[in-house]
Amino acid sequence: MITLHGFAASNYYNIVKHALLYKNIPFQENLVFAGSEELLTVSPVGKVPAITNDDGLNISESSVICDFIEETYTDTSLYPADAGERAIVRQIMKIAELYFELPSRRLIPYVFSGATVPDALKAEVRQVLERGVGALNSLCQFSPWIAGKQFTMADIYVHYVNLIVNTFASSQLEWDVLAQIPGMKEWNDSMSESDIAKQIEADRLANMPEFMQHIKAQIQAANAK
Ligand SMILES: N[C@@H](CCC(=O)N[C@@H](CS)C(=O)NCC(=O)O)C(=O)O
Repeated sequence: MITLHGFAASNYYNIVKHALLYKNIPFQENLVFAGSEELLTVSPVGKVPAITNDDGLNISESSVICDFIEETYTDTSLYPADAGERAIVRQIMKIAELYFELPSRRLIPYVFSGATVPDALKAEVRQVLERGVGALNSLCQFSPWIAGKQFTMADIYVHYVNLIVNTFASSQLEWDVLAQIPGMKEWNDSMSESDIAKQIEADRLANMPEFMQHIKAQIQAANAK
């Protein structure tokens, strides 16, 4: 059985968890926070998520894990059969990560520590997000799924990226990023309605207090240095 390492408050973790649940793949969860020695044994850069399969193979990086489970468990496909359509799905995922997720994440330390975000950083983050908005506007279809008729890994991926955009970027920049892409908000809301998304959201909220304790301890340890 696959072991999914990480914690339910992590959106990257939830991308993989959603894909595993959607494809009906049996798995167990191993609660481990970033920064632990245990995590380093399964994830070379010590980031969440990672998985371990029956053969003891450890894999990290959410998009690589997604590819691995797609190629290993072929019953329910989350990528189109056509290579060109598959590339569009992967482009949407990559652009969401590079131009939505990563710039938004730069604001997380400020939110967690309560520090003011410098204006220069806000401007930089906004600039990258604007490129993401332009790219996703031209690639996303929402007809009804993000890449067209088929529900794909991009639907799962972008849904969890959007949580970070909403929580950190839209709030800190006072700019409704998702509203810049017609159809994105409605699609995102409908994604939240699935039983899997609801279960993952419940698990995320349940894990939040422990995760925030962990973050608080990390901030205190850093301040004590
Ligand atoms: N590129 C990685 C990013 C994973 C990531 O940043 N995970 C966060 C948790 S949501 C983490 O482990 N952060 C700890 C750190 O940056 O040291 C992936 O796609 O899996």
